[in-house]
Formats: sequence, structure tokens, C-alpha cells
Amino acid sequence: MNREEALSIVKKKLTEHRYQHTIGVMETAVALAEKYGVNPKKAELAAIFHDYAKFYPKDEMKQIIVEQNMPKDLLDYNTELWHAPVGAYLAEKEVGIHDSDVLDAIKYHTSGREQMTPLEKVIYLADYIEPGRHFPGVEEVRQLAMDNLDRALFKSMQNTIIFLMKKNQPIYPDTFKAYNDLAKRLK
Ligand code: DGI
Ligand code: FE
Ligand code: FE
Repeated sequence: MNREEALSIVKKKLTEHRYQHTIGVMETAVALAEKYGVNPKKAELAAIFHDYAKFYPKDEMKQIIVEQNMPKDLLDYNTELWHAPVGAYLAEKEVGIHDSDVLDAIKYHTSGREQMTPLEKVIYLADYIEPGRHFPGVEEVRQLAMDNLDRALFKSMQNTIIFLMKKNQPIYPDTFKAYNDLAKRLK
């Protein structure tokens, strides 16, 4: 599947705004991949499909999480988390992507996890800093991303945790695990 085919598949599933975000993530992910020695083709494919399930009906996502034996605790946290593992599942079943590196990068793009692969890091970070993102702290993370993938990732996760805490929201354990893992490595 080439880039144009992949993009035409996701375009049908997304709003124009979300599609533009996807283009931004794709371009950013390829640039980060080239900089940090990650396979740019895998980064491109994962970026294109990372939000594939963003607008999938909540009840159907819930059903997939239960039936496919995904971690049940996902159901106890913010529904925003669901589109990542469900997107990976649909990218395999509907689109026919079988590369497990690409599928994992989609699966963990929202929560993060312990011991993230370089490709997972690139997708997580590209999602956070793509040019269409405008929120406090994003510019600092963009600067960090220019010379240290882990430091940029760490700061983006810290910002997300602080953002969720300020809104009194629960934080999914994998997000804390990702944060702790990086904090220890960066000491
Ligand atoms: O799908 P996007 O909007 O492009 O970005 P995303 O997949 O990273 O989703 C981000 C949203 O998910 C963000 O506004 C924070 C929210 N969220 C809710 N609970 C959690 C969470 N993010 C993380 N990392 N961990 C959570 O527990
Ligand atoms: Fe997402
Ligand atoms: Fe996204």
C-alpha cells in the first residue's frame, strides 16, 4: 500500500480537521524517524493510521475491547484511550496491516507504555508536536525533539499527566509506567 492509498482509506473515516492533523503527524513522524534512525516507511504508515478509530462508535469500541480480550481496565478510564488499541485492531482486520511494529505504534499512541520502542516514541511524539497542535508547553517539546527523543517524550508525558490531574481526571496506569520508565532512564 502506498502513501496515497493509505491516506485515501483514512480520509473516509475522519473529519477534515482530523485528516489535516493526520497529515501533520505523518510529516512530523517521517522527519523524526529519519533523525532518530527509525524506519521512515513504518513511521509513515503508523502515523497515517494512528487515529483511524477516532470516530468509531463508543459502544462498538467497547464491544471490541471485551471480545478481543484487550485490557479490561481500559473501560474504567477515559474513553479517549479506546481509539488507540481499537485503531490497531481495525488497521489489521479492515485494512490488512500485519506489521506488528506498526500496529503497536498505533496501539500505544495515546497511553504510551513501559519500554516503548523507538517507533512508538516517534508516533507518540509526532502526535503531540505536529504543526497543527497549539497548547501550552508544545513549543518546549518541539525544541527538545530537535535533539533528544526521550527528553521530548518525557516532557510531553509529564505535560499530559499534569493536564489530566488539573482536570481531576484519572490517569491510565500505562501512562504512569511510561513516565516512570523515562524518568529513571533520564536520571
Ligand atoms: O487522538 P488525539 O487527539 O490526536 O491524541 P491522543 O490519542 O494522544 O489523545 C489524547 C487525549 O487523551 C488527551 O487529550 C489526553 C487524553 N487522555 C485521557 N486519559 C488519558 C489520556 N492520555 C494519556 N496519555 N493517558 C490517560 O490516561
Ligand atoms: Fe489519537
Ligand atoms: Fe492523533
